[in-house]
Amino acid sequence: MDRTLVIVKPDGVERRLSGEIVARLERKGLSLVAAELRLISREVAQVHYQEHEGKPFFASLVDFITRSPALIMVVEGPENTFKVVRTLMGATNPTDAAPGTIRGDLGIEMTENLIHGSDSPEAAAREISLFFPGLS
Ligand code: IDP
Ligand code: MG
Repeated sequence: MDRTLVIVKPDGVERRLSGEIVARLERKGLSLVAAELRLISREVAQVHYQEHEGKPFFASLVDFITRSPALIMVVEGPENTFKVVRTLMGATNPTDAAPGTIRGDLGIEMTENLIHGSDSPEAAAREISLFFPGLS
């Protein structure tokens, strides 16, 4: 089985869409391996989003992801799980995200796009160990 990291971002939890988002992942055929509602620290947020350090939106991205608790999950599927999740998520900007996707159906603003999913197997491994260091 193959695992990836998913986060229902603070906007999704605030809007009470955690259940809707988890249900979409589960209906697709993915299983939860770990899940915790957690306020992400600024330190962890900066490591998590290190690829975006130096970009104009970096500070506001860190403010956003740390503003209230997020639902952090490890999900598992047969193969290419990161890609399965990315397809369900839709494009980064909800304006461009197709209907039927999480961002396409539930989001309207780029800064509040509901969900994070690792973008490669390498990112999945790094992010799982960042958020769930004890998970075997
Ligand atoms: P992803 O979440 O689809 O993987 P990334 O490019 O990794 O997209 O960007 C991480 C997050 O940073 C996005 O989900 C979004 O919340 C935010 N973001 C990305 N680009 C912009 C931008 O140009 N302006 C504001 N926020 C952005
Ligand atoms: Mg990304």
